[in-house]
Amino acid sequence: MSGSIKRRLVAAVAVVGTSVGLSFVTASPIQGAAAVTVTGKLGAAASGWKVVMVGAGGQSLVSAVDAGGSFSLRTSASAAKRATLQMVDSSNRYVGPIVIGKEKVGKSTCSHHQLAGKSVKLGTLKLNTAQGFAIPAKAPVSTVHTRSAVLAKGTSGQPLSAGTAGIVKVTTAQMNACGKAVKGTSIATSQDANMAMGGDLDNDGLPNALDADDDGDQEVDAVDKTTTESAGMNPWIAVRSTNPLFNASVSTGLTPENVNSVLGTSGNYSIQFFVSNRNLLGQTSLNGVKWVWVDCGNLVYCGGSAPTATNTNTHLQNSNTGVAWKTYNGGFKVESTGSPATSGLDTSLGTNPGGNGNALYLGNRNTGNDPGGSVYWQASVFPNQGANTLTNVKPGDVYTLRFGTDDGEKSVTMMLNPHAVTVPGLTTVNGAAYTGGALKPDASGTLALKFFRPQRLTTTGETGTFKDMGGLRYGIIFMGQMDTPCDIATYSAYDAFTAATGADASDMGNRLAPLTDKQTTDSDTSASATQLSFTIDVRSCIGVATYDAAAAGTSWGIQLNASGQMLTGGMNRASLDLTVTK
Ligand SMILES: [Ca+2]
Ligand SMILES: [Ca+2]
Ligand SMILES: [Ca+2]
Ligand SMILES: [Ca+2]
Repeated sequence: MSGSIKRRLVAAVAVVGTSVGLSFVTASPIQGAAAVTVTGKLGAAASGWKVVMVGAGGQSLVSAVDAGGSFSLRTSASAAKRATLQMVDSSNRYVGPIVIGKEKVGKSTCSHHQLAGKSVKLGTLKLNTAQGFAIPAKAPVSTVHTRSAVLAKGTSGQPLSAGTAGIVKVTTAQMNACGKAVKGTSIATSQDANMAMGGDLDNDGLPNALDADDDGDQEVDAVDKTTTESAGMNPWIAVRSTNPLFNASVSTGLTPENVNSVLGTSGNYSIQFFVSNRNLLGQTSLNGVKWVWVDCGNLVYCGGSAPTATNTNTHLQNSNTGVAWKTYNGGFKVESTGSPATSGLDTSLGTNPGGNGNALYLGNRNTGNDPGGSVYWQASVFPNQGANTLTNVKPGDVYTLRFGTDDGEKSVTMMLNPHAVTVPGLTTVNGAAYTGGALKPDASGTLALKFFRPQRLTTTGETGTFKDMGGLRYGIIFMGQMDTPCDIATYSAYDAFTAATGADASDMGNRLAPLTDKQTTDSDTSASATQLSFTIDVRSCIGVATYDAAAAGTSWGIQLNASGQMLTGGMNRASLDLTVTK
């Protein structure tokens, strides 16, 4: 079948040419006269935190918060123009924005988040950790921020996303409520700025790179088809299990400990870093990025004093064994061995000269036409936290990608997004209750499957432990030596799904998982939660001749796969590995 895909490289096959079209704001070098300084004091409670200046194009500049709670950022005026200030706590988790000023517009309180590119002393800030924001105790002169403003949740200026991870409904009226703000410096906004990591598509106060729901419709970035560009370079997560009970609706007593026992074991859980030069630079460039490594700060699995993470995808190997990520400095690899590297590409790039470890390697897509520029920086990271996985690996974990360019080192900041931590929970097969073992197709070679959605952990502001994930795409993958999708024609009785058709059908994610859940938002997890079902013609998927010729008792490996939308290089994936026996 033409849709065969190499195992493990499944994600690497279909790269979305994310045209983020962002304006590149340099964080360095600082042009003497144009240099600006931004200072403030968050107080002792924020000692050990970081303040990250996130540029309009997503580039970041980090200041440690000192023992007294003060920070200081120095950069060029152009880098600071339309940049925002974001707080990261001492565990390297995202807290929320610093609001620079506020303004009354009608009955609404509007918050100014963007710097105008001028030096500013914010002075003492009032920090509200529960609401996830800070604001100067004494308002600075309004010319230091831009006229652009977003609706605040209350008169203290807290963002609409206060106390959430950004998964909050923002209505059109709310998005537009502060369009008539007059305080601040008027700065032209480039047309495509909000598509960038540094933009704030839904005006909830969190920049896209640190917002789990970029456009405010409560469809999380992992599954939202309309925000794959702004979420394009976020790491995506792969979870797999052979246990059909690894689902919180099937196993109502499923505990975080149970989840840890699966996610804490190598081979079941990985964080996939996969970014293109376009993600990093805002443009296609063959030799523009020299090396990339991930600064995890104090995240215990990939930062701090004794990081545990292993990297199972390096330029040397692609296996479950992996190497200690902290010792890995990167390298160069062509995707298609036997074919030459892309013409013009400097094949000496990829190695991190600073010996910092946590490197991404330069993977060269040398297989022809590639709109992304043929250069993809990659790592497949297993946190290796065992029983502490859920305590130490959480949505909101902040990663700063540091990379070398002709103009010196630059960085971008991103976070771990909400993602599935369980797999689809299979409950019935051909109408009979299923609790494990090989699946037996009926006489015509079909399987009618009924299952619960996989779960993600609840995040800031949500109750309970789990949420059923809506909006995922489902399908059966036939796992031979290669992963092979089953053609849409082999599925039937899929009323709860929208089938991929037309141009959509050729999207690699849709070929692997052609049925999109019609319920797009996440729902409560319970034993009485709605289940999904479809019928798959296994005989046709495997191949009628192959299936018919196989002796009774012949087995094949398949995967019931639930996946998100295509991000750069791949998609979030939660898979139940199964065996089919004729
Ligand atoms: Ca949001
Ligand atoms: Ca936002
Ligand atoms: Ca986002
Ligand atoms: Ca969304």
